[in-house]
Amino acid sequence: MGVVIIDGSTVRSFVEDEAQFKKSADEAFAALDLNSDGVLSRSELRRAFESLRLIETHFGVDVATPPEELTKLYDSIFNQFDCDKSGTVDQMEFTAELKNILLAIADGLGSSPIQMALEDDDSGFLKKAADLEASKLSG
Ligand SMILES: [Ca+2]
Repeated sequence: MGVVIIDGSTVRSFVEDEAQFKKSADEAFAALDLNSDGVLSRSELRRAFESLRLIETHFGVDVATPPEELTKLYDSIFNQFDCDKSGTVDQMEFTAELKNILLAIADGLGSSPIQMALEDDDSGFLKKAADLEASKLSG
């Protein structure tokens, strides 16, 4: 477990590096599409948010949030992703909305850096953003 410092520009440059971002989003999508049918269902997307820890970061939800509130929140997130209201989220919808969310996080962070504690096997997007910045600084 380690700690990284990120701010809005870290997240923004990650999202704006299109090739890198698309690769990360595609990898995430493939990993989340548990039944490999090419789309994310409601429950698959919920698992995504639980595993990426975006909820805590972006929506300020704390652990004491009642389950029914969380379900409402996940429903509204799903509807946000499911642009064409097909009942599933395809790869394009996923990538586009993920980008929106990360940019909103970037705006929220602004120039005030936050510390993020990381698990060793962390594969969250904010970790990827931090890694990308680190690789640019070092090389
Ligand atoms: Ca699926």
